[in-house]
Amino acid sequence: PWKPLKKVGIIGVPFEKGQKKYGVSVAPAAMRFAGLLNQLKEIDGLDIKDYGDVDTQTCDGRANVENMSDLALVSACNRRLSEKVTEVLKDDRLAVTIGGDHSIGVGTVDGHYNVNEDMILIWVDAHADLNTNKTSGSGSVHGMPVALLVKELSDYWPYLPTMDWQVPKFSIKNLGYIGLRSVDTYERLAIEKYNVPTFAMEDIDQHGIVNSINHVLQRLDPSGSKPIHVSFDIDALDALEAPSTGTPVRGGLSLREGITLMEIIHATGRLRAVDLVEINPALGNESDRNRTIEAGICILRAALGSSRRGTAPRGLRDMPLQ
Ligand code: HAR
Ligand code: MN
Ligand code: MN
Ligand code: MN
Repeated sequence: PWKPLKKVGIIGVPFEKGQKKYGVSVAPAAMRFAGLLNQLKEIDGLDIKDYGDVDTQTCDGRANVENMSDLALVSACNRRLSEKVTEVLKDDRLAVTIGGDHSIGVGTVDGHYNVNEDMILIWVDAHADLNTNKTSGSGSVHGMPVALLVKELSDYWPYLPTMDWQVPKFSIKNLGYIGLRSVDTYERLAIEKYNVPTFAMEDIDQHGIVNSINHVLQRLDPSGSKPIHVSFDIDALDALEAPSTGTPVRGGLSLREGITLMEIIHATGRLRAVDLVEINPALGNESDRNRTIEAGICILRAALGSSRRGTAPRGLRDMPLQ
């Protein structure tokens, strides 16, 4: 009974305090300027509504937590984002969120979970983003969103001021990874401890992207009955495909593999939310920037049903006569 949602809501999140480089916050504006909305509207039958950008500038209160930078801002931004994602989903639209750094995954998944408690989460990334403030080498929250979200890790956090709104309810049993190739030691420990279905690059090399994503979907939802959330970090793509990102890692997914992955997820009809994060238009030269933004748009178009085979005009059965 699942069929792809034709109604889509776009949310921009110009937020970069989950990491330390300038520029990720410019991505929503850069994506819009590059024609994102029109390129999505070209897809057959889609109804695209722009919900605008979330306020990412202000917060009240402070949160000085060891080895966790700018928590109060991260928290305030994600609280607003969570409500916005919930609104889009309650409007019966597929929520497309344009980051921003990956700390905004806290808000998108929280907002989705509040509507669909049975959701599964596919984290497409070079990194596992599964650090706590104890295990993180950087203190940047973009390396921690998955650990903040999952209830199984709640005991591994100290009390986090300003984060009372976010009670971790999502189970790590509903999480799968695709594209990993830069995983910290305690992140790997957690992946093994909770047996998270994980297709790191070497697994994708062995099995291919089609078998990899199908295996993850089958593991998380054998009966094919659960809404899907994809959190796509652009650094999952090879650094040659998407150079303008804060922590590029060589040896990643080709754009074709990324598109195939999204086509398969689209074809389930169960995709309800996609995040596209970590595009940093301030890094690299103009050609790097354009290539990265174009790759991001290709990924979103595939997620929303654009076919590389082409689409015949709706309702027409013959070519026009002279
Ligand atoms: N694992 C490292 C850390 O915790 C780097 C991860 C951050 N980079 C990202 N996240 N783009 O996907 O700091
Ligand atoms: Mn509304
Ligand atoms: Mn990430
Ligand atoms: Mn990453």
